[in-house]
Amino acid sequence: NNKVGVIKTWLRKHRLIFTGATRHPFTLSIRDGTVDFKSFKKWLGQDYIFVRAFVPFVASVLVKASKESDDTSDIEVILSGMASLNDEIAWFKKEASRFGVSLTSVVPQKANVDYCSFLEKLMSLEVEYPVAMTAFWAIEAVYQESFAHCLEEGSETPEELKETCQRWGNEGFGKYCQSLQNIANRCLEKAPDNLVSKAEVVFLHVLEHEVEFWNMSRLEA
Ligand code: HMH
Repeated sequence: NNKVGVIKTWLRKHRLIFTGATRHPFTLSIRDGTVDFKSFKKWLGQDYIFVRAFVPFVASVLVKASKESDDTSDIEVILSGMASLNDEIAWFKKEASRFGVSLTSVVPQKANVDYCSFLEKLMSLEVEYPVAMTAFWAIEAVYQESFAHCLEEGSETPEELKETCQRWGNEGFGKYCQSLQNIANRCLEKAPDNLVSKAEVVFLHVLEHEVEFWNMSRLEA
């Protein structure tokens, strides 16, 4: 059990909820080509707000790594994540104008506000590096798994949405998520049991927030 790593163990233990987040009806509708573009636009506007809130969270993980990590390469991985968030924000602006979404007038929905305040709590100096790192990995991994699935053989993702799926579903992003997982695993292996339990709870909360986030794309919501 310990040999495969803490995260692999959790993924087995919590497979159903992980699948709920990474095979959500919204992303499955992208994959099978039945997606309503209004839903997509709603997601796009909300995700822009989320990503803006995600930047300071990732910065907080960077600060924790610089103080608590025993491996200097962690900083480089986290920094590369921050750099891709810079590209991501530019991409959201470009994509929003392409789809006629006004980013300045997006009103954050409850699920988004809740998710952002969860991030806010994780930014606290009292939250330990292994716990914050676990959340960081899980947040990125859900998008990677969800969008990579939309690009797999047999998917019928509409041409207009392929760029979105590529953004998180590309191989480079997959490797980056694997690096985050490796870092989280290494930290968790050295962490006391109570921290591992805390990180597991945070992992499950991320999955719940991700499901609620996808649910927002429902038009009646
Ligand atoms: C809600 N989760 C959400 N948005 C994102 N952009 C990511 C994860 C990945 O960065």
